[in-house]
Amino acid sequence: DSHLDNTWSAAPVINGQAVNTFEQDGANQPLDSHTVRAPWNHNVIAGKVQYANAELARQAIDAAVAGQAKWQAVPASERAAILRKTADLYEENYAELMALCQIEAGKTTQDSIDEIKEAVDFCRFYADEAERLNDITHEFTDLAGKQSRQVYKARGTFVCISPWNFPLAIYTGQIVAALAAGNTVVAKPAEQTSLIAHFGAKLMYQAGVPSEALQFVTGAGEVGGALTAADNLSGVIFTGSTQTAQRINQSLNDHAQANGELPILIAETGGQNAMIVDSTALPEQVVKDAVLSAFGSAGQRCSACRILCVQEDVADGLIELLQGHMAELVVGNPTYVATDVGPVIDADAKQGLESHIERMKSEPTANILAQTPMSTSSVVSEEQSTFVLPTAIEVQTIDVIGGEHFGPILHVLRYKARELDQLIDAINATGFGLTLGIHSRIENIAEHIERRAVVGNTYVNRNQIGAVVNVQPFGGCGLSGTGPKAGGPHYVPRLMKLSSESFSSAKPNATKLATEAS
Ligand code: UN1
Repeated sequence: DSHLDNTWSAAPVINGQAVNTFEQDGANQPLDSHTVRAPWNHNVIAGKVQYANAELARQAIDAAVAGQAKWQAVPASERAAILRKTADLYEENYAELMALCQIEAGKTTQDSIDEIKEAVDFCRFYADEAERLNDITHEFTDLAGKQSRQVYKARGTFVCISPWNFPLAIYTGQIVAALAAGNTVVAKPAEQTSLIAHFGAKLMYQAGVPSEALQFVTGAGEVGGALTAADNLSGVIFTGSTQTAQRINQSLNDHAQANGELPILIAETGGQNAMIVDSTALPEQVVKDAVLSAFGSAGQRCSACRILCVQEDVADGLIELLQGHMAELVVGNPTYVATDVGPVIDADAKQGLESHIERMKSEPTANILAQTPMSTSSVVSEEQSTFVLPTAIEVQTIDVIGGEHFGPILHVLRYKARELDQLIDAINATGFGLTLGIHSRIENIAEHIERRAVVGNTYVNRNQIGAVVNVQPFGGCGLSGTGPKAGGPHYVPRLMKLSSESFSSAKPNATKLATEAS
C-alpha cells in the first residue's frame, strides 16, 4: 500500500478525534477499510476510507447531543463568522477540492468548479440567515398592555445524510444550515465520496466549528440506519432516493414512539423531470438546453431532464437537431477540459442504467434515437471505468420508462397540441414533482403549464439544472421531497423552533428570567 501515501484518507471523527478502531468483546478491532478508485480509471487510486459502524454511529450522536447546549449558546454572529471562514477556506483550498471532485466523484472540470462555488454560496448564505433569524423577533401586545414575543431557537441534534452526486455542495449545505440554526450535527456523507467530505469537515473544524458541534461518520446503509434509529435526534436532513427517505421516515416514527418526540425529516429526493416544448419554441435553444439538462453531470442530478416532450408538428426536426448535438458530445476522461460527459459513479449505477437501455431496446414501442460513442481523444479503458453512453430513446408513454433512471438517458415523447393537459396530468401522475422545463414563446401557454403542473421548480426557455443558492431556492414536492427549499429563506427557519414567550406587564424582567431559566 505504499503508493497510497500521497492520496487522501477518511475516517470517522468523533469529538475531534480520528477513529480507526472500535471496541468489541473487550478488544480493539480495526474499522473496515476501503480503497477508493477513480470512476473513469480504476487504476487511479483516490485514497482509503475507514467505515464507521452502528456502535460508532451511536457514539457520534451522543457526542453531538452532549455538545448541543454549548453550540447553541454561541452567538449567531459568531456562528455566522465561522461559516464565512469556512467559505474562505474552501476558496483557499480550491485546487485540492477540484482534484477530489474529479478523482473521487468523476466530475468534469466545469461541474467541479460549480460544485465548489455552490458549497461556498451555501456557507455565506446560511451565515447571513443565522444573523437574520437572530434579529427577527415577533412582538405582540394585548389590549391590557401585556407583552409577548416569538423568537427562533435551535432544535437540537440533526443527522445530515448527503449524496455522492453533489459530494461537497449538498454535503456542506446540509451541515452549515443546521449549524447556522444552532443545532449540532452528525454528518454521514455517501460512502462513494467520503474523501472529499472528510476534507470538507477538516476545513470546517479549521474555520472554527467546534469539535462537539460537528461529528463526522463514514459508511453506508448500516451506519445511516443506526443514526436514524437514535431516539435523541431532533431531525434528519437527507438527500437521496425516495425509497431511502421513506425508510428514514419510518425509522424516525418508530423510534419517536419510544421517547415521545417526533424528529423532523427534510428530504430532497428523486425526480422524473420533463421538458415540454411547443411548436413556437426556438429549436436550437431547446436542444442545447435539453442536452445540458439530460447529459450534463452524466445525468446524475435529481433535477436532470429525463423526458423531452415535443409537440408533434416540430418533433422530427427537433429530433434531428438532437441527434446532431449528441454526436458532438465529448464523452470520456472528466479531467480533460473538453469533456462534456464523464463516467457514472460506480459499477452498480452503470449496470442499472445499461439494463434500462437494454430493456428499452427490446421494448416494441420504444426506439433508440441516438447514442454518443466514447470520444477517441480521451480514451479510457471501458473495463477499467464506469462510463454509460449518452442515449436518447423515443417512447410512446411515460409509464413505459418505469421510474427514475439516474444517468445520461433522455426519453423523447411526442404530444399533440390539443392533448397538452393530458400530458401535464401524465407528468403529474408520476408522483414526482421536482423540475419542469418549459419551452414556448407564448406566455399564456407557459403560464398555463406552470399553473397545472405539480412541481417544485419550473424553468422557462432555459435549461432546468443548476439552481443557484439564493436565486432559485431548490426543492420538490410529492415523491421528490418534503421542502423547504434549499438555498432559500424558509430553509434555516425550518431547522429552528419558534418559541413563544409571554411576560406579565407588571414584572417583565422577572418573568423573562424565569422563562430563560426553565
Ligand atoms: C440533486 O441532484 O440531488 O439544480 C439535487 C440542480 C441541483 C440539484 C441538486 N441543485 O441541478
